[in-house]
Amino acid sequence: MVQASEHEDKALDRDCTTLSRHVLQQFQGFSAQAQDLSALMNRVALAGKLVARHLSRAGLMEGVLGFTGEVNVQGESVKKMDVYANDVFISVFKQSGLVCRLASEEMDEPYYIPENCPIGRYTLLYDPIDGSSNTDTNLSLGSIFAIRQQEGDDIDGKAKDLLSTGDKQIGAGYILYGPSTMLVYTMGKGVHSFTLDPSLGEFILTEENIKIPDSGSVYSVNEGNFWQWEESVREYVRYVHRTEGYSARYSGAMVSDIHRILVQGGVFLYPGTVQKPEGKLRLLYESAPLAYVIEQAGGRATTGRMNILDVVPQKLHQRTPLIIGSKENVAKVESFIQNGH
Ligand code: P6P
Repeated sequence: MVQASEHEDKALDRDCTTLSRHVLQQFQGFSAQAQDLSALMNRVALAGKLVARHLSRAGLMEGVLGFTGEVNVQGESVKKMDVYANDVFISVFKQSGLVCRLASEEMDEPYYIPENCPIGRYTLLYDPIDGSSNTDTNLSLGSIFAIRQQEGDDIDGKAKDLLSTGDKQIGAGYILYGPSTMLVYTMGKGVHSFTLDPSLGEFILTEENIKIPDSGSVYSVNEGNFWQWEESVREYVRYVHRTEGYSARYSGAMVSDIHRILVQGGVFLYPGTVQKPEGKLRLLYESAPLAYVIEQAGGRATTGRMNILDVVPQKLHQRTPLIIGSKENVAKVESFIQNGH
């Protein structure tokens, strides 16, 4: 019998380590929950493939780029790509039998899939397109997702059980639409990255158990907001300006900036301002999922005064200040905010 070379064996095994197989391996078995979550992650991957395909052809098609003319619950002008991606997530989960509710940045209230509720009882919280200001300029974008298990019976249809701390997240992650399309996720057993192989139509395992460096040279913040920040945040930025070894990187898409920091180390900040102390970023489907990933990789995520994963939201679209990244860099920012220096 012809034996494949060890290299060929490894290459074949890697190509066969798809996302759904990897999720099952995370649970070391084939329990109902493991199979549900594996199937659920497969639907997230399908959503990512559909969004990536649409983005790759956006410049060639009518009606993909630009604004819809609507304003969403956040008070932000809605891009056509926001609507498309939001609808993609709904479509891939409608017939899945897995998810009862979908809560999105783009929808005032959660979307219920009644026929799934007694069965799936999972909820997907997501930001369908993160960084949509980059849509029309062919720059990197992301989708962010978190999986929670419905608690109680949600009789009033207000999904109040979602207003709980980030440790209730079963899984979380993001899809990065860059030169390649990557999916990064955690189920509480480390952080793992996958790269979409368009020739296979599969996300293939790229790196397991990713660890964020304890410190890094990158600081990522929109310094155009300098005039709006509280003095302690201004003092931190003045500190990095006068300290050798820091580099500023800010893309306008948090998923892209935070993925860089996951790989190279550093810190991303979107602080509150004097006028809006709660900041811009949403807790339940932006900051908490990313906090889960970064903390699973050995980093930190804080509001500046408390851990993101400990915050109890009062409403679905609650905003929060966010300081996230390598633990030493985050601690440095906290030292300015908490000690006023
Ligand atoms: P600003 C995109 O809308 C987003 O939520 C993040 O992805 C991004 O980092 C931030 O807002 C950009 O906001 O105010 O710097 O343009």
